[in-house]
Amino acid sequence: MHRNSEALWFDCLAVPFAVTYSVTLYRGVVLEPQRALSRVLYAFGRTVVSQLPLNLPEACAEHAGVVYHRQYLSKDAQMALSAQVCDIIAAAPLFQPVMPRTGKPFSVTMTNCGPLGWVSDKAGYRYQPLHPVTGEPWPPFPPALLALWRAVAGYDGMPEACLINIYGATARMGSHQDRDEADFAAPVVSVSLGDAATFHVGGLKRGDAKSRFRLESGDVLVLGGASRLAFHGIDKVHVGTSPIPLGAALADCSRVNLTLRRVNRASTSSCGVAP
Ligand code: MD3
Ligand code: FE
Repeated sequence: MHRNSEALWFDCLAVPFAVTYSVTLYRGVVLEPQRALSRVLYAFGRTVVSQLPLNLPEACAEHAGVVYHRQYLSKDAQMALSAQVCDIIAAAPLFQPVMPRTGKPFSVTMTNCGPLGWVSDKAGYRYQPLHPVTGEPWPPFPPALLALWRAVAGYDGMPEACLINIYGATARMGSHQDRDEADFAAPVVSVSLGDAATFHVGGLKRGDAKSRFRLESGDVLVLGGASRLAFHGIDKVHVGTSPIPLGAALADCSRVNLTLRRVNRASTSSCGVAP
């Protein structure tokens, strides 16, 4: 991902005048200077690549770290995607996930598209091919999401699931790791729509220090390599900050986050990190 990255990302940029730089920091670099650098680059609206300290094969360096594509999607692209989310909700209604064992409801509602969808109920977290309420297959990926994955994931295989989280004014997401996938060599690609949110990402242990960023509508985040298993969450949404209307099916909602995921190991994995 670090090779020829400026040319590639310039071609993909939705905002033609934005200057995007990638800075790849290899393992062995201590965390604090990375944080400081991340903040400086963030302030200048550039793409940030940072890496948390985890031993990975050198082959993984090309998709290591957090890549933050600030304002990747144009306003038109954001509105087109939110209309597609409304179509997905019409076919695969929002459901309320609950915590395993305790049954405590999440404050976000969810749906999915793609061959697999993430669900959580009293029995646990898992990916499944059918909607938990309707029993129907999840709707297919909108082609624009597949194109986004190809452009930013730095991974040969296709995504298999897209989890769509819907936030109301008071919804949040506690710190957690995404580890229900068999293939951690693939990144998670996140797209935000609607109101801005304060997002945190920490280290591989729950108590590790956290960096906080404001995720805005149109921002794309690629969580690859060492950051793939970092603790992260959403502290709060900033109601009334959306630059776009979200569409009729989402009129009462504040923020939408889509995460594209590879679930099963791809036979052609370019990295092959053991989970
Ligand atoms: C950092 N979603 O669905 S997206 C989730 O905005 C989730 O709804 C949040 O966390 C949201 O699991 C945050 C950004 C994100 C996604 C996956 C990550 C950050 C990540 C995986 C590892 C590290
Ligand atoms: Fe997550």
